[in-house]
Amino acid sequence: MNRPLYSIRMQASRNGHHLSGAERLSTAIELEPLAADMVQRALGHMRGRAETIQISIEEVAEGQIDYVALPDLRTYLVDNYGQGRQAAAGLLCQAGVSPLAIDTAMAAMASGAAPDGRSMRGAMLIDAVSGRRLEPDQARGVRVSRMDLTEQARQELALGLQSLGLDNAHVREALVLAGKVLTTPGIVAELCWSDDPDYTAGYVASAHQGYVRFPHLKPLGEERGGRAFFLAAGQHKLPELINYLQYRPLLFDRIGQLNRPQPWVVQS
Ligand code: WAQ
Ligand code: MG
Repeated sequence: MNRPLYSIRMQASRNGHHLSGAERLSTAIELEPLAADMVQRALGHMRGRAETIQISIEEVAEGQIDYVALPDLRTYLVDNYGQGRQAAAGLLCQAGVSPLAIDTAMAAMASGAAPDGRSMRGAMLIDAVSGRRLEPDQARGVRVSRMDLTEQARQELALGLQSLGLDNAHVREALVLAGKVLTTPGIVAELCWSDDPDYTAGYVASAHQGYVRFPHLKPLGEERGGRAFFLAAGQHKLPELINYLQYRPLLFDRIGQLNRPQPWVVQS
């Protein structure tokens, strides 16, 4: 990619509540069209038209950028969100997250993880064993940014996802976000489902399992969604961890395996 690179971030809100956000890394020449796309997205959001749109652009210091590969993607077909959540819990458990921590995350996401019962702007940080919530601000959470695909990886990903019928912005952006989360020292797994009422899919990500999606992790029409990052138990280096998630620039220059959907086999 040409230098220098810029971080471009969008945050849209209505009545003081978060509506949507986006974060990309881009060359100077791409900034304008990207900003235009972000404005359009903020104005056209299905949960309401934005009243406030903030776009910030910051140069990323050269030499700081790490190049890594995206995680493998897998889809398990489940019949409904109850089965999806049970399957997701099983995978999180295998990744070393305790039942208590899984319950905390799922209960918070299902009832609106922010103090006002809405979705948070960013992610919860949850101790993988005690289930304690550790993010300093429970309305804002931690917002991951400064990650993107190289041009070539973007094309490869689009082609690969098209052949699976999965080439949409939710999947592309979530895969990139989860990819950065999985490189973060001290994070063992992530759980996510969307806050868009028409998008019921979600995923579990961990180093071993990669990005594992389920078509149903919440009921259709549900506006509450969220993200939980599970932190290895014990000594949390919170300032370093949050700093990494927000500021460390990361480019994905290789895609992972993109697997065909397969039925979830209920484990006895
Ligand atoms: N950093 C941290 N948390 C975020 C970020 C971010 N950059 N962006 C969103 N969140 C949190 C926030 O709490 C949102 O309410 C929640 O995640 C959901 O965000 O494979 O669309 O953008 O089919 O609605 C996952 C499945 C879709 C994709 C996720 O998330 C697939 C999605 P949304
Ligand atoms: Mg959303």
